[in-house]
Amino acid sequence: KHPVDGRVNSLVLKHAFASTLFLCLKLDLVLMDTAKGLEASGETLEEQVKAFFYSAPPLHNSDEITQKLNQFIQRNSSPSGRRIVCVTSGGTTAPLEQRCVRYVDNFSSGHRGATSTEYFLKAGYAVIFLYRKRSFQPFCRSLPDDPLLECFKPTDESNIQVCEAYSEAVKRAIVDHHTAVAGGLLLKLPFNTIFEYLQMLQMIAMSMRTLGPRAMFYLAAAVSDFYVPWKDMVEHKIQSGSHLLDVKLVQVPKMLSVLRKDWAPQAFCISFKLETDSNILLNKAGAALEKYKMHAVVANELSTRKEQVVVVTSDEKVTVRCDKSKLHNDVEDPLIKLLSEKHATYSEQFR
Ligand code: 9Z3
Repeated sequence: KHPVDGRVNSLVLKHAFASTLFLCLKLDLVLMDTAKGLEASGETLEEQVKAFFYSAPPLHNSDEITQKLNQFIQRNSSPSGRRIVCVTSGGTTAPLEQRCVRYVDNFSSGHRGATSTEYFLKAGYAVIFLYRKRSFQPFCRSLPDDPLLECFKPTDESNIQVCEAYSEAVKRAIVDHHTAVAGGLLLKLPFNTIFEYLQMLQMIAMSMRTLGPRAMFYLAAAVSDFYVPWKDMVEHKIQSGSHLLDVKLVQVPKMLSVLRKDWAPQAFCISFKLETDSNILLNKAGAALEKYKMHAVVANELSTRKEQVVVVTSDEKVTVRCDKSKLHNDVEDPLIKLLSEKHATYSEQFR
């Protein structure tokens, strides 16, 4: 938990290899607060943003991403065009080495983003799904953890078939996913690191600018608050000779403000606020709404996030709960209905 603003920042030090060895290092994380860092360096937010992008390793497939984005947006932009939402999902990593073996991770399974994507598609949106590799995927929630090995069985040397218990779930997942992707309504773009995530978010936002208020950002990804700037990062795997590992993490510039102000000023923007202490959740959400000029902030508490959320806007706080009497009782069902209505009202102002 960040000592200054109380933000939940689940720092999970992961070893990229399955290893039975303990990581025998004391990791002394020095978190540099932006306010103090800014004072000391005299850097404005604009300069920080520039420095972040300047130092970030360029995406190896940026031409391919641009092409996919342009095609997707053009396809969904006819005069009577659909509304398009960018759903971000999963946690970003902050690498500790350039040839990364270890990294700091943010908690998020991607369940919120994947489920919301399904409901946005149902509500008539086209969806750009910016997701952490190997996190939950739309339409696959009812499949077991290892679908390939658990849903299929060999019948003879050269044939496999779907196990009876999963045949309906597998068919639904494949058909719904294929319909959305082949129909040009779902574009999936994967990321791993905070560097990839923010560069891709910027590319998406810039290409959605032409949509004006028809665009929505639904920022459910858990984004690193701290990172090691690329230029300060060691190239090779950190060696475990010493008992103390000093890593200086600096605060990631607040891109929500930049998104609202510069990248997509007319888009309808929703961010999420996650806390473990329900007593501070709504105040924190209200503060984020104001500070980043979001149109709504979805407040959720870690342990109840699948049952209820509160949508905080400048004039109300609406509690949204899942309907336990329904078979598929996802909280995202009423949540997306509510946000879609709010988005429609917002777009009306531009007519
Ligand atoms: C959320 O609050 C998401 O709802 C969850 C979803 C990550 C809790 P899961 O992926 O969980 O279904 O397992 N996302 C945003 C979390 C976040 O980092 N918010 C920042 C903050 O709270 C603002 S961008 O300060």
